Amino acid sequence: MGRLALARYRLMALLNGCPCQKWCQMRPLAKCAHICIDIFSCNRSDAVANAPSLDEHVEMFRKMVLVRALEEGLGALHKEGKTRGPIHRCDGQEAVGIGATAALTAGDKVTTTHRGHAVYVGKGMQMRPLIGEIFGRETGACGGRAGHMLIADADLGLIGGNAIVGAGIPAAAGMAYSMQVLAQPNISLCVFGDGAAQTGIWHETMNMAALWKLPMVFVLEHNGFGLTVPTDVQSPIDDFTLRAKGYGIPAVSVDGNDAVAVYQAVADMAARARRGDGPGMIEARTYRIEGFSTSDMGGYQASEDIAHWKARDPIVLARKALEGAIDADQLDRIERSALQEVRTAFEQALSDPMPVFAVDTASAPYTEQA
Ligand SMILES: Cc1ncc(C[n+]2csc(CCOP(=O)(O)OP(=O)(O)O)c2C)c(N)n1
Ligand SMILES: [Mg+2]
Repeated sequence: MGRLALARYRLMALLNGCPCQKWCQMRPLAKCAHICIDIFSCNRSDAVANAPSLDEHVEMFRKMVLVRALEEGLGALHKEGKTRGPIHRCDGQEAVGIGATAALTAGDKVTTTHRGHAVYVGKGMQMRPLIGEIFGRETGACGGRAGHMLIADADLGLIGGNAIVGAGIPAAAGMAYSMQVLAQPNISLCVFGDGAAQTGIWHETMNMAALWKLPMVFVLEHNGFGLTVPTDVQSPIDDFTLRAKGYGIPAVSVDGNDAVAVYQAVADMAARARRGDGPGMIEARTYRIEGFSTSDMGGYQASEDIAHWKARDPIVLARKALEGAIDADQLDRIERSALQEVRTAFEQALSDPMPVFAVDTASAPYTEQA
């Protein structure tokens, strides 16, 4: 790196925090993230490494408010008997899906779990097709065929939620492999739970991804439970970064209720994956406030734990973090407008028509024509 570029780098780092990820995206061959990390000792414990811009931070806050309003709206409708099937809410975990997807580009691809609402919204899904899909409407993102667990939108790089625990992990690896073969500048990211971390497929996928240096990021949403089973009854270890490190994959544990911490960790791992340095893993530690699903009878989560994590609400934390930079009035306006957006989407989606199902005409690969 020339002296002029280095000076510019130092200046940008001083003014904006470490710019390594964006710099690398602009000049993929410059390899400057390595240099940047060496020079400025930027890593996830450094508050400025890969920091989101103020606009990105505000957008993460807004999207978390959208998701919370969605979850609470679904909870209210469930109580009125207006939902069908279980719904897996992610109240209190919004910072994981929103922070992780905010660090990606539009061409990157994501798989998620049965608890994927924050990932859907984070990757750009609008509220009406999302709510429409949850209620099986024709206007839903998948024409009313997916339900809340299986929503996908290929144009958004949202490969989908998944009702099979762990199944999104190899799917993301497959996409990463295709990106590598096609020499695309993108990465894939899988969000999965601590229950999914007990499946063999995570281990197989990590082995293959590390061996082939696949451009992917594993984001483990550690919320303390798989169904009703607490982590210490499922696993002999509580720190799942150890497993990734066993496959030679760099891994870090972050506060999953801090959207900026999640963003920075993902941005960091995504930058190395884009450079061809292989996969990275993030354990985002959070808590499942609302039980497993709307059909959960509860009674097995300690009330002190719930109180502890409610006091660390990711939306409250994000608002506090923004308060120095943004007027409280402006933050109030953002919240009000997000709540209105969700209210309107519920009204529209619930009055949208149900699909008329007909047998689909055969298409490739079931016909001879492609
Ligand atoms: C292969 C498979 N095994 C079991 C289940 C039943 N099941 C649904 S969700 C779940 C627990 C998942 O826990 P975790 O991965 O931590 O996700 P969380 O619900 O905490 O978000 C289980 C065992 C399933 N859907 N698929
Ligand atoms: Mg879990």
